[in-house]
Amino acid sequence: MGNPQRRTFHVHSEIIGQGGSTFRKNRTVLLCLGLLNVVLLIAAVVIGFNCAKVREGPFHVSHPAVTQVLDELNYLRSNHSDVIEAEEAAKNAFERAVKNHAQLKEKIEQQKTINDNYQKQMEELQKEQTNLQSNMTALEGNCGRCLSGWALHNSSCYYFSSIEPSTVTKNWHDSRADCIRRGADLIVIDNEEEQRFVSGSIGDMRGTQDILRNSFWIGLTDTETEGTWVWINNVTEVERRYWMDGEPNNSHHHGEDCATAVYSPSNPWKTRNDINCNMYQRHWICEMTSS
Ligand SMILES: [Ca+2]
Ligand SMILES: [Ca+2]
Repeated sequence: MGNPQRRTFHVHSEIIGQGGSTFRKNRTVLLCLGLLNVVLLIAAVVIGFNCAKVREGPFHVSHPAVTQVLDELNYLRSNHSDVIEAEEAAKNAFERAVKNHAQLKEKIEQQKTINDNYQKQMEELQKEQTNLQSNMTALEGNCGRCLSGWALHNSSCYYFSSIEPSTVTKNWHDSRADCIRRGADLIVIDNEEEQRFVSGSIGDMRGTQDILRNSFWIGLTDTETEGTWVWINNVTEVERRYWMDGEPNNSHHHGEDCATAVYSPSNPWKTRNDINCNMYQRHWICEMTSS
């Protein structure tokens, strides 16, 4: 059995012996780890140094393939800068072109406005020229003794309403009112020469319409006494040869009390026809004393 105190001491010694062995092993591991850290630190420094060299300057690698890649990389870098410069230049050129285009467009608009104004002025001048020519023709035609558009014959001025648009026709009363408004009255044909003048004038003015439709009111009626034809100046017409054959016939059932002058190609003397004063719309002839 032995002494219990000696056995206890022996156990403690074993434990201490085992603990020392473990301590040695741990110290070896720690030493290895420390060395490994040193190696890793050196490796990190070397890699960092190489990376810094790559960033700061040309990377000297002797392998031809790597050299070629680096050359191409440098070439691409250079080209990239050129491309950026070219892009910037193109952008500036495009902006200048846009600006020039806007300025050109504005100039074109201004020129168009100027042209439009010239065109308007030309049209106004052409109108004025036409009016002047018309006035000159009128002056040449009536020597300035009649209003524009009126014809001079002997000492009278005559207005033939057929110079207005062909749609403008009136009944006898409205026609007379128009003449009065112009400072004249319906024509009074009181001599042979005037009859010839009227006959020739309405012959010159005859259009393609029916000659009866293209006739003119004159200042002659038998409104007061049927069959007694009186001019508007209260002179009774006694001449019968100026009526068309068979006229005046008062044929219309409402009566035919107003006279018209009708173009008569067969006999220029026979130019008068009686028709209803109100039911028909005709041209008319005004007469006033010339100045
Ligand atoms: Ca009559
Ligand atoms: Ca008649």
